[in-house]
Amino acid sequence: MTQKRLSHLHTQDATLDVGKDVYVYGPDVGWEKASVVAHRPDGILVQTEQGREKLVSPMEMDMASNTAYQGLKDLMELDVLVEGAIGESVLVRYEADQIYTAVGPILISINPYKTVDCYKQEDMEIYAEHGNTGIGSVEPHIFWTAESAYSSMKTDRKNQCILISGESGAGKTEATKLILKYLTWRCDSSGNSASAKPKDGTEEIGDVARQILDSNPVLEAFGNAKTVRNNNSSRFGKLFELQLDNQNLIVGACITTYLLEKSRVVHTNEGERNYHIFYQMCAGGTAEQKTEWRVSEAKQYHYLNQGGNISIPGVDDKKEFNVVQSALKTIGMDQEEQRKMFRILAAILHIGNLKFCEKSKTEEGIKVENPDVLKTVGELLEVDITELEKGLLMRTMFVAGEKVSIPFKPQEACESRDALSKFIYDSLFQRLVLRINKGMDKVDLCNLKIGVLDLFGFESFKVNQFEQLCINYANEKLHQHFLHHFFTLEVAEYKQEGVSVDQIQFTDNTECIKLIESRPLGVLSLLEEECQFPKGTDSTWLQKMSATLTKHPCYEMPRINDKAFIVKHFAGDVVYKIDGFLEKNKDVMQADLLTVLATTDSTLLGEAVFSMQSKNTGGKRASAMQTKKRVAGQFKDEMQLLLMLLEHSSPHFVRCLKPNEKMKPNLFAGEEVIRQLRYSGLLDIIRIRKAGYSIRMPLKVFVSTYLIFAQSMRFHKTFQSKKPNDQCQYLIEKSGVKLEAGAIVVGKSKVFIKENMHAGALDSARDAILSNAATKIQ
Ligand code: AD9
Ligand code: MG
Repeated sequence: MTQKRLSHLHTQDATLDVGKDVYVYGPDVGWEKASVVAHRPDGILVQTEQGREKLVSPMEMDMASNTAYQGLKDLMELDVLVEGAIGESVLVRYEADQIYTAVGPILISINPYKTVDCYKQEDMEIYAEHGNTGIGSVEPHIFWTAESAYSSMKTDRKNQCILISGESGAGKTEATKLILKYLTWRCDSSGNSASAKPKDGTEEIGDVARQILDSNPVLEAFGNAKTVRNNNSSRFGKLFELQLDNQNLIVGACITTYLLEKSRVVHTNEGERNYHIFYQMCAGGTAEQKTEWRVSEAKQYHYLNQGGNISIPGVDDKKEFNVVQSALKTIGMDQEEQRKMFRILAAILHIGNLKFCEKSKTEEGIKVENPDVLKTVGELLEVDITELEKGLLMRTMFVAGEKVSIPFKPQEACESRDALSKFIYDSLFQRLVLRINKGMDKVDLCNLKIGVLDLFGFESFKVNQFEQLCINYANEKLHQHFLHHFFTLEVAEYKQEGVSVDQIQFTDNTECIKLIESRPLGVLSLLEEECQFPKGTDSTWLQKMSATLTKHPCYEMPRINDKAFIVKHFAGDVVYKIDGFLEKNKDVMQADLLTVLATTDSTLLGEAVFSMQSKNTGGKRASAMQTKKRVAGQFKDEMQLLLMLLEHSSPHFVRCLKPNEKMKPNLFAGEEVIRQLRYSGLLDIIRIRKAGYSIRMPLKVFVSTYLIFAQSMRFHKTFQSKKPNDQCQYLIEKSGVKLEAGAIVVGKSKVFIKENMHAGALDSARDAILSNAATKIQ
């Protein structure tokens, strides 16, 4: 995957004069500090801090910062805002166990992979008291972001949303939990709490807070799994909305989930696990429970043992199962309801062990190789076993109005079996979320909301598929929201300073979003169309895209592989392999099996299946044969809704970074961090700055820095009596530097300077005067 740097230098830039300090970038180190030794026709010769000489292209360099080594709390205060300076600052702080850094209003969080002692009651108290006074008086912290959201809500009376992003394992879910910990405490015990408690005597707040916090272990058990990147990876996106009343106390909450990774229920890669709950049941179920489920050890189940490892170092599944059962109780699920749910989960494990084979050489059709397992499945699902068997072995079709049964091949039966498991699990998960919400959603009592969004980060693997396209599309939408928010803030600052904004040209990622979601000629619409054609395949879809989208600036065909296409995302180019796109988007479940499920005697399963069908068919009562809205279309609608919600709230951004791929403490891989900085969009903020005025100096600082241009005038009364902005204007004129129109603008409180080159030019002019004076003295 290719990633572009957002800034670079040109040979003629004054910042590259011999002796100047620079950052040089490279694939092995991320960034390195160096100083310019000489200009050569084929590049710039530099000497790194380690004493090595390197020949580098100006494209791979940036002017070095003189303040990054201090590990500033707010990177907007850096003298130069470039990748190297951000990396250096974050490293300095990381080494001192300061995992949080601010970039203006944005919070960067680096996963420490160890316990950091900063989340105690006293810490929360500090942020509640001083957190809304800006970063000046406190250290950047996740509680600081939470407090900013809370205090903005109080003062602006507007909904707030904290958007947490970062790649897998970067710390999004931990950050979400810390924010919820802070806000449930803050809104329960805020200054006005005593008088503001509900007058009707319902001391619900404590209960609601407990429900909110306990919904987490439940959601994690059902929606998280061990992957190669994270032992507790969330395999779904979630928006957690806290509901507050007009006295700013929490009255309830509501969770929305996005795109659960269903394929994990039936298939896990090497070194990974299925969803935690299955292993917890196997390890922690009592003898009585396990007899009812007919479940033994996890390694007996095909769905659980494919990854090779059934345990996670440092995690006690047995203990976790107790935590989950007690959390289920808190969210309002009694023993009986839990029992019903576990039976269905156990059924999934048995479904995974079903095997199929040809009946015999002479007889057509297939049979279930292990009928005892089939019997168990039927009993646990509370469905008719003969009907279930029929549904698993053959499909019913209508040919010329006649109903005919066509037997599956063993492979087809396995696929249909897996589709059944995925459907049941997804239905249960959705029902669980509804169940959690049923207990705590108090939208009627709610005045304002604070949302916390923990969504999957941008993904680019060796092989990228349908899921990655959906995830990356979601990230494009959020990125656009992020850019527009900061561009608007930027323009507001120029206006406030009386600076014209005509010259700022800003390009965002609209083109890429259009490529994916345009109708009728966009990647997703064409996919939808192809799914409707009976003869549509992944290849015919690709042919249509190639015919209509090749001229699109964000679409490309790879040179070698003809079964793939490339999307130029904001974070880099991603190659998508087309195999399986149509099937995953259609997500078909055999109608026959759906009919069997619909006849279950298990109220819980029946409810889960029904609510799933209603969701997919827009609330209409669904028959088993009814076609549902396809996955991508549904996801697109969900994203649209999410964006609408975000547009009506004030955003707060948290960017989580991973210091290394090994999940180790005290290990900072510079290259990894630089790569994530490029994904994170932080550099796009810099790009917005660079499109306008990248350097801003308070008037007084400008005057003291370039006072030398006033020469003898500086002690003169007329200079001293000028207003600071007139002094700046005077110094710029006297510098003798030739500047293009609008290159430097003096605003009300700051001087705005375009591009580093001009600051370099002013510095060079100043240095020339100083060295002249020195020569004269000698
Ligand atoms: V994924 O996209 O869901 O795969 P996340 O959510 O970004 O991912 P998560 O929050 O699960 O990552 O963090 C991964 C692990 O890092 C945690 O299980 C902790 O072991 C560790 N972690 C993350 N944040 C912190 C922290 N603030 N302090 C200590 C942390 N450890
Ligand atoms: Mg997570």
